[in-house]
Amino acid sequence: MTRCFAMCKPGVLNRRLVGQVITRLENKGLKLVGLKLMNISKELASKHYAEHQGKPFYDELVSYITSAPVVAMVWQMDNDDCVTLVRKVVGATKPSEAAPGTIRGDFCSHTSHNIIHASDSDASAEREINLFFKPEEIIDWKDEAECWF
Ligand code: FUP
Repeated sequence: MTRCFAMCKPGVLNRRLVGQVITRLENKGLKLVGLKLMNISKELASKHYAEHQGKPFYDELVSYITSAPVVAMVWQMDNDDCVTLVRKVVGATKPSEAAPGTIRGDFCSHTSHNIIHASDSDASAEREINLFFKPEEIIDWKDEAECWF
């Protein structure tokens, strides 16, 4: 079993796109096991984006991610590489490079506002899931449909 942390960034609620983002990940056969609407504190933002501290875009990144509520998600695959699948659906970091048909390719224009975050490795996924979710907030469930995907 592998998991990936993903997050609809600020603006997605305002744009009424939460359902479309979740639908695209569900359509791929990914299994939603954690879901939470929340505000991110500056402290949590700095932990989440620790690897980017000192980079030119860091301050804007933290200011943006704390500017309005986000939708935090945990996706799971029981027999596949969840991080790779989620990132395929999400698309490249820069919307100008993200392929049409991906979430970033279809719904945003600016790298700093690239609509969704997704973990980039299994290690990042574990770290990020632990930052945003308590163990009891993740609900695994028996997937009766996986074989059909
Ligand atoms: P990703 O894993 O695809 O989210 O990409 P990164 O971890 O490299 O970047 C994290 C966030 O920093 C991006 F979602 C947007 C922001 N960013 C910029 O604003 N400018 C850049 O040049 C690179 C990243």
